[in-house]
Amino acid sequence: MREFECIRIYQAADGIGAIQINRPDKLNALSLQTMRELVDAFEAFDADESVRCIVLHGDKKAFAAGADITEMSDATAIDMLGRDQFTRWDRLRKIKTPVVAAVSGFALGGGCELAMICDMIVAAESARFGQPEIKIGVMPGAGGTQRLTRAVGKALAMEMVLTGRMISAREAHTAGLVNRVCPDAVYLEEAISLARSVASMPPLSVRLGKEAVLKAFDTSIESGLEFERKNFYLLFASEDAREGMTAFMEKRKPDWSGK
Ligand code: CO8
Repeated sequence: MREFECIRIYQAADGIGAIQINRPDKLNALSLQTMRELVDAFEAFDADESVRCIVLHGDKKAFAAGADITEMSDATAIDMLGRDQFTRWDRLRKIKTPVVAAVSGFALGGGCELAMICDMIVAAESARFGQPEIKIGVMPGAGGTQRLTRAVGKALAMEMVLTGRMISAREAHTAGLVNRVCPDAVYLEEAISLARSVASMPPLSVRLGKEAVLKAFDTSIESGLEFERKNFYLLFASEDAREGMTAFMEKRKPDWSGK
């Protein structure tokens, strides 16, 4: 895989691709180049069959403190429209490999939105989530009003979007935004361990399961159930469904082929 400037990629464990946002001096602010590199890295991991789960993280102080304000401070609406950064950014929604965000420190604005695009979030106790765009005269633009509302409900989302208040990892956990909170010293290991349990499952079930859960966000219950059922039936065509059920009956560990 190619070299990047604003991010770092590595293999965190067998089958686990890791991406680190790497602009520590700027609290990992998402410059246009960082966003481009993130999309490229996610797509490259997604195309690699040996990668069964992806972990995205920043550093101790920040997951990402939002879009890079210095690149937006002089921009006109027409400049923003011309940049068309969201067409590219939206490709993150199409990543089929599950993604775990490991969040320590600030996850603000576009950083919080990026964590919410991921499928699960493991938070360090120091994590702070927020949509502070209102404080700089704008509002969330990369899904904050939609994903946050679906995750934490209207009352808290409205407060966060309209006042810019940050919430702690504990509050985020109580509100349903994050999967688990753990001590700062182990948040990354914990995220990798969650990624490993996903990676140890049959790949086709993981892929179709992720697809079906995401479907719940943009469909009626009726069509969502139909979609789920079709994916369920489809898995009966897989070798892994035979293997899983046979292994259960033979009281042994299944050996997944991914077929
Ligand atoms: N953009 C650019 N630089 C930043 C950003 C940012 N978002 N956040 C921090 N930095 C820089 C600071 O300017 C500073 O740089 P320097 O040392 O050169 O002066 C360095 O990072 C360290 O920051 P601070 O000194 O401010 O650190 P503090 O610990 O004092 O404060 C805060 C930490 C509270 C997080 C503070 O930095 C802050 O408020 N940052 C801005 C947070 C924010 O408003 N984020 C929202 C940005 S708008 C947005 O995200 C819109 C999303 C649109 C979609 C994008 C698609 C992904």
